[in-house]
Amino acid sequence: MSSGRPFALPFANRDRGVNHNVQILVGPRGYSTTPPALFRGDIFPGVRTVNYQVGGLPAGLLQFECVVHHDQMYGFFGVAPRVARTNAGIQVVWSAPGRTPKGYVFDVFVKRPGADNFAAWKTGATTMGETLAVTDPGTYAFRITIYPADHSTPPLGFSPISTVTVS
Ligand SMILES: [Cu+2]
Repeated sequence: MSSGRPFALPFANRDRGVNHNVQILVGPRGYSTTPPALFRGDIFPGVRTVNYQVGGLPAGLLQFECVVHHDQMYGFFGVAPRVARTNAGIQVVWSAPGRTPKGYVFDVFVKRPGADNFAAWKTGATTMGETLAVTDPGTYAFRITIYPADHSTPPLGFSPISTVTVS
């Protein structure tokens, strides 16, 4: 899944007479520190399937859960940054207009050709994307974390990696 791209989420509730939903959180749920929801699907009883329409998500590792049973029904999934070669370098996009929750920022990491590890490129970014000027040929890899600027909760983890090869 790529950042900023709306998608359809078919959700099959197979529990007759039991309410479930899917919502997507930007960070880890806590007892008193539940992070903002990026998407909140309607709660409905089974047996029924609903095709949720989810707006574009920011890049990172995100949490999904059923708000009714969030202690048992939850999991994690990654949203990769979008990357493209441009005349100016490599355009890396990690969010979209109105899709970054208030107070949240991004760290952007790049692994350059020949490097053994990722290194921080942007720290605490409030932008939706930026362009990395490149000179060396080879493959550039990018990954993202999203977290509250006040560091009240840590990032859940890294986004999936997106790569661009420069010739
Ligand atoms: Cu549920």
